[in-house]
Amino acid sequence: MPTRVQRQMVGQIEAKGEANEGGGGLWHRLRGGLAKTRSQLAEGVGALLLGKKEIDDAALEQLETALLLTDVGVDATQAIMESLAGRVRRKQLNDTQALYAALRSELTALLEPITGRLCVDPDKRPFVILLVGVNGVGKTTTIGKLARRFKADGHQVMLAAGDTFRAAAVEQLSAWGEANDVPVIAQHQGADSASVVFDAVQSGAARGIDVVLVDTAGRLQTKTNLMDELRKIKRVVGRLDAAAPHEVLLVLDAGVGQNALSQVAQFDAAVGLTGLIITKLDGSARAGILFAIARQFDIPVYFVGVGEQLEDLQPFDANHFVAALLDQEPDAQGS
Ligand SMILES: Nc1nc2c(ncn2[C@@H]2O[C@H](COP(=O)(O)OP(=O)(O)OP(=O)(O)O)[C@@H](O)[C@H]2O)c(=O)[nH]1
Ligand SMILES: [Mg+2]
Repeated sequence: MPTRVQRQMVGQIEAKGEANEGGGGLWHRLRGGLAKTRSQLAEGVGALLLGKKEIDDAALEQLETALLLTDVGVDATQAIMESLAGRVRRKQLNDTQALYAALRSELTALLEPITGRLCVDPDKRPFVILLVGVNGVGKTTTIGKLARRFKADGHQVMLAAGDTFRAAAVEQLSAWGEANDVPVIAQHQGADSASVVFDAVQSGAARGIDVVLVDTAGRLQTKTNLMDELRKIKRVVGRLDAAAPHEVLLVLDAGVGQNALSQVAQFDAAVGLTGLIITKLDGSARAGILFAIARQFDIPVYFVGVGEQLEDLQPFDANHFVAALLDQEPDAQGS
C-alpha cells in the first residue's frame, strides 16, 4: 500500500497540475524551467546584443563559450560556430541582431530531427512501453504522469512494477496507480522483474488493456549484469508479442551533463532505445545537452521535464524549446 506521504505527494502534484493547466501556462512553465540555462546563455549572448553592432572575433568567442558552458558540447558547438562564422565571412550576417536570429535558426534546425511524438498504436494491444535509466532520474514519476496523460486520451492503462529492487518502488508506483485509478501489477521485493513484466503484459492482454507502462529499477549503464536484466525483460516480453516492447524509453536527468551521452549510447546498445525523456531541465544550467544529443544520436525526444508538477512534463517541441532558451516568443507555426 502507498504510504500517506506518497499519497499526499501525488495529491499535491495533481492539485497544482489542475490549477495550472492551459497552453499559455505550459509555455510559461517551459520558460520558467529553462531559466537557469537561459541566464547562463544570456551572459554570453546577451552581451552580444547589448554591445557593439559589428560582429567581431570577440563576439563569436563569447557566443562559443556561452554554448559550451550550457553543455551543448564541443562537437555541436563547433558545428554551430562554423556555420555562423561562414555566414559572417560571406557577409550574410551584418550585425549582432542578424547573428542572434541565425543562432536561433541553427539551434532549431539541430533539434528538429529529434522532435518526436509518443503515439499509442491501436493495432498493437497492449502497447508496451518500457522505461529505463540510471537511478533517480525520474522514471517512476514520469510513468505516473504518462498514465494520467494516456488515460485522459481515453486509453485503458496498466502499470507494471518491474522495479523489484526496493520495496518502496512498488509503493511509489502503487500510489500513482491509485491516484490515476489504473491497475498496478506487482510482486514481492526481490522477485524476478522479467516475470513481473511478463505477468503484467499477459494480464493486460486478457483484460483488454491498451497501454502497459513498465517501471524498471535504476541502474548504471556500466553495470553489465544489470543491463543483462533489461535485455531479459525485453526478451521475455517478446515471447508474448514479438513486436513488444513497442517503445523503450530512456529517462535522462539533464543535470548530469555530458555523461548523458554515455547513458544514451550504452542503454541503446543494450536494449535498443526508441525514444528519450529528458527531466530536471529546471535544476541546472545544462539544458544545452539536448543539442549534444541531437548531434550524436538519431533517437527522438518525446518529452522534457521542467519541474515536479504534472504539467511540467511537456511534449518536446524544438521551436518552443529554443525560443524559451533565447528569451523570445515561439513561432506562430510551432505547435
Ligand atoms: N525538478 C525536477 N524534479 C523532477 C523532474 N522529474 C522528476 N523529478 C523528481 O525526481 C525525483 C526522483 O524521481 P523518481 O521518479 O523516483 O526517479 P526514478 O528514476 O524512478 O528513481 P529510481 O527508481 O530510484 O531509479 C522525484 O522527486 C521527482 O519528483 C523534473 O523535471 N524536475
Ligand atoms: Mg523508480
